[in-house]
Amino acid sequence: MKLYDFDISGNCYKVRLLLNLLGTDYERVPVDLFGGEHKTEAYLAINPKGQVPALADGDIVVSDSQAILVYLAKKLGADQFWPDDGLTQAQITYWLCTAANDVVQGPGAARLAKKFNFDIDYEAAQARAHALFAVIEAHLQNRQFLVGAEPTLADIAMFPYIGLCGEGELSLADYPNIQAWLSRIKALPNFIAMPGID
Ligand SMILES: N[C@@H](CCC(=O)N[C@@H](CS)C(=O)NCC(=O)O)C(=O)O
Repeated sequence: MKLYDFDISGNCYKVRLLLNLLGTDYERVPVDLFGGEHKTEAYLAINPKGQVPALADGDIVVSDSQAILVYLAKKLGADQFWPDDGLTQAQITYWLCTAANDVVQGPGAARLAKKFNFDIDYEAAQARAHALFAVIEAHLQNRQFLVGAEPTLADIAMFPYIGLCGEGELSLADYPNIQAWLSRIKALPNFIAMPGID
């Protein structure tokens, strides 16, 4: 399998993290986002949205980090991360959607503003981030992971941009449950780091 990848992308990192946790070999294909490679004809043939990550598995191409996580969990038989029952999958999907929406608009946007100088309304991103943190903090009361007693795709999808929130100058000081959850994920066997998360 080939992962079209950008090292400082949290969306790419969540795919690398799952692959590593599962001990799966794959080929990393770096895509130079700063150089505009993701908008070239060659890359648009892989993902017409011109975004990373994308995963090629033979002739199959899957784009969007959340979709790739589901594909990999099914393909690699990682039932712990994507259990085979409808209610649990719905609960995990709630967090996959949260990762693709609220996380992007909150901690993701704050990071783009502060670390990469994007022209983004930082105060709005900060407010969205803290509203989201309050929801997660309450949800993690008496829970080890976001869904069930073991890590699932929900945790993998939510982890990167919350783990990177310091780069958006967002503090987790008021959220001890989130801090403990981040530490639990970092303690998983085969955990890997990325720039900004050690
Ligand atoms: N929902 C997508 C978002 C992907 C995304 O926004 N990727 C960024 C890098 S983190 C990107 O490729 N940005 C370039 C662009 O949108 O032009 C996912 O989760 O994979």
